[in-house]
Amino acid sequence: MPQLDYQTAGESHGPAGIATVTGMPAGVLVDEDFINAELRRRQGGYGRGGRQRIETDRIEILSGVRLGKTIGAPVTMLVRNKDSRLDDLQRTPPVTRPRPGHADLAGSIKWLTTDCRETLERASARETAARTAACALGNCLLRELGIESFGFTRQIGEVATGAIVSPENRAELRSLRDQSDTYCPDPGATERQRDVIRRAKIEKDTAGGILECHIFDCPPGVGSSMDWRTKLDARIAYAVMSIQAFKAVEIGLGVACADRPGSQVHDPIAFDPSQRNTPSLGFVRPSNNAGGTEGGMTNGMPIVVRGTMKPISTLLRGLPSVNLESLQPEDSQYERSDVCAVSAAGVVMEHVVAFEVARAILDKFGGDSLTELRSNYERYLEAARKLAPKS
Ligand code: EPS
Repeated sequence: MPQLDYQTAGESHGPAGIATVTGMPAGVLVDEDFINAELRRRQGGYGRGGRQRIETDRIEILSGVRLGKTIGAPVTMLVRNKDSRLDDLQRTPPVTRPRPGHADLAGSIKWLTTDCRETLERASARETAARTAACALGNCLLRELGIESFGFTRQIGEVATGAIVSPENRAELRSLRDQSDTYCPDPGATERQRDVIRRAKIEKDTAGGILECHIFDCPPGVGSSMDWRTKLDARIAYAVMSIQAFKAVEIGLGVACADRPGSQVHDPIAFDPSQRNTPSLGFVRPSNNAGGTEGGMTNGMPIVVRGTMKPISTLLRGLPSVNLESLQPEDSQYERSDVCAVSAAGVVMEHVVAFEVARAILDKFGGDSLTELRSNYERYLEAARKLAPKS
């Protein structure tokens, strides 16, 4: 059975984005309403540009699904672009003044051209529509096992929420997040984040931020310390860093680990027999600085990931650049863009992280069908519970 994996294809102004997910076992409910709702959420967030008024992203399933469930064959999904004009030279003219921070300059040199158009079409975050669809399908697998993801905006510009996320308050925070147009579970911070974006817009500038994702109810031992490629934290970091405009990834306490002695970083271990039937199997921790992973494996605590997105590199006011045809200094070219896409990136990140967990779950438990996967999963939990003393 091939490893769970996905690929995406499609240019920003091409006809469609295509997502192909391979290695999904048969029998997984493909919750189209859930996937489409997440695609809608990805289109939203305060600070998005005109493109989102044109598009209505939704999946069309082309293969691998029968009667609403996977059949074990590759699942192909298509997200159509209404704004499709790749071959229209009037509406997608050459771009010869690269935007600092974008793929424009490196790509035009790489593909040996002075026109950055094809690079920007390839590199565009429009690809994240298809990627969200692919990864939300991976999330459907997690949902079958009772594993839940929760992603939100931690910070936009300098405005961060101090919200503390826990298994107990996740439903309340999810509802607060869904009422916020910056996807931040904190009404006060939402208002100030809107101000940051409003100010950036007035100044013809852009805003970045920090996204956070928690994965709840994943059992211990998922991922592996045996090979660097199978370490779950490393896989998650790779996947998150690959999202357009991301510049940093942290797990748990992340970079703040450096400021503290070991005694204030490592999460003490205790055993509580009453928690034996929870994902922690009873091994409870008063803190979760490790962000749910130790040695590249889950430890039963929620997985906590943060990603930093830089401000979008397309500025209405331009930035100092060079015209690739004349090699003379000129400001970068403006292409229709977003002032801030941090909130949307949080949706992408949530599902990208969930997909990596789903992949690691399938690596460990395998199975051609959900029934087989479930039975392997439950047998493991049963054996692991036997390690703890009987209460
Ligand atoms: C993007 C530029 C903008 C964004 C786009 C990413 O596209 P356009 O130039 O078509 O307005 O809106 O993101 C999306 C289209 C999307 O669906 O997220 C870029 O340069 O990366």
